[in-house]
Amino acid sequence: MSGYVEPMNGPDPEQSAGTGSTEQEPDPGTGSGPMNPGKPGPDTTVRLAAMKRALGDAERVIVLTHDNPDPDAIASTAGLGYLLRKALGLPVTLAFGGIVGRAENRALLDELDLPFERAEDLEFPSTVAVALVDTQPRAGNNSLPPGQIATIVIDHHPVRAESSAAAYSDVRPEYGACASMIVEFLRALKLEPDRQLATALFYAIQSETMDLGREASKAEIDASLFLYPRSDPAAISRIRHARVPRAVYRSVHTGLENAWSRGGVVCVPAGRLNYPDIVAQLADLFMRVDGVEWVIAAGRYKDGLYISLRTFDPGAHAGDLVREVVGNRGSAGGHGEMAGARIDVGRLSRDEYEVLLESLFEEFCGQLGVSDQPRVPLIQTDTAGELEPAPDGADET
Ligand SMILES: [Mn+2]
Repeated sequence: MSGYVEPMNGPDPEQSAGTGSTEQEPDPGTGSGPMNPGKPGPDTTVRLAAMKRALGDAERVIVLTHDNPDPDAIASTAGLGYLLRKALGLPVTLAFGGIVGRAENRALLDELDLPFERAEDLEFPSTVAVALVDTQPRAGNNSLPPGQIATIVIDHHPVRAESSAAAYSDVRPEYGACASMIVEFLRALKLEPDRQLATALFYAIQSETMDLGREASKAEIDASLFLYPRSDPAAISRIRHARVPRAVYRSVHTGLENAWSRGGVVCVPAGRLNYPDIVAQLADLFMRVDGVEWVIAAGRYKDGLYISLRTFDPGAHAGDLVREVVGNRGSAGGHGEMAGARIDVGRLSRDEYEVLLESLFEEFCGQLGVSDQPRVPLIQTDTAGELEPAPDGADET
């Protein structure tokens, strides 16, 4: 492994990478005080100094990510915790709300083998600073208690005004993954991630960007090239090919039976879910169907209606779309090509829930301009004769 360790002196190749995906020159002049979210920022070293100052005399840091965290959230939380512990000597508590359901994400947690706390069990004394990762204050998808200030915000979703209250706010929507921001910090500090952390960060970036194909910037590519030689390929394989509980196949089955399309838009009513992020899994699954441009998968978990959106259109604004449709009925947000939402449906009867779901799907279709297209089942199991022909040559073996 020693061949992969970079020299500890001499010109630092990382510095030229700056903040990654932006072409702008770093602005070294704004190193003090709260940082301007969304603006091209100072270089990584200056950012780190500002982060340290922001923590002041905090005795411990709670690193908190969004509820029902995905790989980017989990790995970024672990990475920032590692950084704060190693570089600043601060004790850290890693935490999230909700549950990790998806088998791959559970396998990722197993491989990381780090203690994550349940956000609902935490206390927030004044000697503790909170760092939010892959989410922002009042985004509606995290368990930051109302009234609790986040000292640090590190995220790559669209900037929220509430983040400016953080002493260190670092939001870079141009990044494809939060994990790439963490990797830049580690590299600037010459902090070698251990094998488990490198594996988690690598998997996070691949998962978040669909193997560097979805919203991946130069930062994601640079981080991946840095991480892969430090990662454990067998562990990545164990994560990627994690064994899946039968309940997931039930949701896949429900989705296959009920999915319908209007033009290139596919709506997937997934019924009751065993855990919330099955909707994201279904959206990913149905995105692979020929001709599909948008997938909207939705299902119910406990009191929540969970929605996941995916598109292949790089010019799309999936996050804006889902906020527009959901409005004040729930919390929603996301990026250009992936987004999600949660609506509280605890008080709705089964029928009312079905009516709401149906109207949401139709509103999405309206916004996407396909309401005039015929609504057809995605998989027509009763018309085998009308199945698409096999690709040329496929039956000539
Ligand atoms: Mn993310």
